[in-house]
Amino acid sequence: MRLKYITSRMLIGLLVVIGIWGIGLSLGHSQSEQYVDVLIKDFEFRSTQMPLQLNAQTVINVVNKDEVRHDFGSSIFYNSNTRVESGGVIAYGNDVGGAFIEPGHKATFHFVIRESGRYHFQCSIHPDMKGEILLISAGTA
Ligand SMILES: [Cu+2]
Repeated sequence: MRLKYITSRMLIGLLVVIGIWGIGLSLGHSQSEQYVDVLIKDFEFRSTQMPLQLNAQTVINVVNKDEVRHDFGSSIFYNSNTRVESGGVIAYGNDVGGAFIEPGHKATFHFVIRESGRYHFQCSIHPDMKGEILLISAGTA
């Protein structure tokens, strides 16, 4: 009986948390993150992205499905405090240029895009590997 009571209270608490989170999402996108997913396979970058906004928290996930080490480098990180997680190592900086990604591993970049435009990314190990990220929406975040 007592256990049941606690459980239902916890459930209500969870629903309240989800409700507040939902209100936060609908009120302002600045609270949520925008994503770019990059898959590296057969020495190619394959990226999928949502329309990106300026000055919003942005996450780039890069997964290396190849059997060799690759690099994801871009000027998109310049002038933004960037947090990089790769191979269990976390680094911070304003001058992050990218990260190396071991076979089967992934790297995650957390940052804010400060200027609109077309941003290229590339692998410094294999200069033929290139891709680009587009800032489709320049709406206020
Ligand atoms: Cu490469």
